[in-house]
Order: sequence, then C-alpha cells, then structure tokens
Amino acid sequence: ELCKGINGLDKVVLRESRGSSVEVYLYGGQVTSWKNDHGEELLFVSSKAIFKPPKAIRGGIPICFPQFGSHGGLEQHGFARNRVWSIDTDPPPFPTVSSNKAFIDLILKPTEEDMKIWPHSFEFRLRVALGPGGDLMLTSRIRNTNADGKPFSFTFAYHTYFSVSDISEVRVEGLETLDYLDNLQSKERFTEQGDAITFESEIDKIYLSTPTKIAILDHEKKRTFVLRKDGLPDAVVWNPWDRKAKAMADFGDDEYKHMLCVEAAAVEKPITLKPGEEWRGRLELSAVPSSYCSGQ
Ligand code: TA6
Repeated sequence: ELCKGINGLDKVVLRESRGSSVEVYLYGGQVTSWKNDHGEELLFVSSKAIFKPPKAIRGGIPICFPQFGSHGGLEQHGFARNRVWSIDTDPPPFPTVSSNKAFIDLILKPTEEDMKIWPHSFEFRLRVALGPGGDLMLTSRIRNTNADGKPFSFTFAYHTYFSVSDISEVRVEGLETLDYLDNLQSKERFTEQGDAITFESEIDKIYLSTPTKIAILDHEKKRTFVLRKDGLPDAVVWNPWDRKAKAMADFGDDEYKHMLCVEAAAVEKPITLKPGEEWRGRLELSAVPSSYCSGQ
C-alpha cells in the first residue's frame, strides 16, 4: 500500500502471503527494504542515511541512470535516484510477470531542468515485484522518446546494498577469472584470480561480461544471496572499508562490516537507443539457506 515513510516521503509497501515484504520510496524509485518471511531485513540502509532530496538515500537499491560513476558530465551516478518518481497507472503490458506477484509500476520522465543537464527525453518504467517465494524482481524499461530523431547512450546500475553479518566472512562466487576495471587503480584492467572473492580491505571493481548468476555467501547467517540479471553484462563490487566509511557523513564508521554492494550494471559498453527503441534490464534477487551451492 502507499503510505508515508521517513520525513513524510511517500513509499509503497508490497506484502506477500507468507510474510515477506518490500518497501520502495517514490523518491529515487528506490527499494529500501526487502524482508524474508521471518521478517529479517536482507538489504542494508545506513543508520545515517539522509532521506531528504536531493541527497540520495544511502542503501537499499539506488538506480544509477543515465550514468554509472562520475566519468560523464553528470553528477555521480546520474540523477534518477535524486528525483521523485510517479506511480505508473497505465504501463504497456509487462509480458514477463505472472499474476501471483505483488508489484508496483513506477515511471520517471525528465523535467525541463533535467533536459538542461541531459538533453534527451525518455520514459523509464520500473517494476518492483515480490514473488511468491519472497524473491525480489526489478525490471527497468527505458525508452528513447526524443522527437528530434536523436539517439542517446547511457550506462546503468542497480546499486544494491546487501546486508551481511560480517564482511570478513563473506564470499562471492561467479566472478572468478573474469576481467575487471579497478576503480582504486585509475580503472586499470586486471584479471581476477581463480577462486571466490573474499574481503579484507576496500574494494571497488567493475567486473566485465559476467555470468547471469552471482552468489554472495554469508557464512555466519548460513545464507546465500543469489543475484540473477538480464541485459546487464557487468557487475560492480564495492565495500568502502574503514577509511572511506569515516569519510562519508551518511554512513556509520563501522557499517562497512555489515554491507556489501554487488551491482548488476551496464558500464563498460554504454547502451544506445534510437528514438522509439526500448532497453530492458532485469534483476532478480533471492536469499536461500547456505546449503545452496552456486553451481546448482
Ligand atoms: O559502487 C561503486 C561506487 O561507484 C563507488 O566508487 C562509490 O562511489 C559508490 O559507488 C557510492 O557512490 P555514492 O555516489 O552513492 O556515494
């Protein structure tokens, strides 16, 4: 249902019969809570997050569009996460969602102001859905609606903050042996070693041409997050660690121990749309008991 969240910001709560739930703020079109049927919170939101436009909410699943990162002319991660989205009452049919899901359709279109910083018109439809087993599904459909015949290019990420019990006891499987750009070494290209990724210091890597499925294993909670993506070839892995954590006003000094960002993204190769063309990017998250081995 639609209700008031922090600082009176509008949010939508989706519930599913077995007790799992999702919350998404119209501000940023940002998911800020995903709970399993035991009421456990699976996403990380900083206790110091500032729920006040134009500051992006620190946590949940920020939408990075029309730019991931700060290399282009726009502010870091574009502006979709800094805008109030609307509830989309007449979306074109989503062929992929069966009726047994709770879902909400949001839409973002640029204002005159936005067109001054990014001179393109678009329709960005976001569907947030909660599946019968408590899976969280996000589908983004971005259409070029330029009347002047101009194509546009963009980069994109679902900047997902997973809640973990202890970062030093987390492993990521599925990114072994892949190439990555290291944001901590001026985006130089390297190749990952052959086994699961573990964490003992700051990491900020853009893995390239990654598989559809990535697993995040939380040892202590005996829980594995499974991330499935479509239309999003890259995956960003980020943990600020202690020094960067202290430098962020909207992030607790030791909160880095309890979060990990693994972000389904399209970064290396920008997506180009001609007028009338539509791009779709899907992310499906599930949280399963850790007996799950990512090879299944
Ligand atoms: O997710 C990786 C990253 O690009 C990092 O470099 C770091 O800047 C992070 O995003 C957070 O960015 P934000 O603008 O949300 O503070």
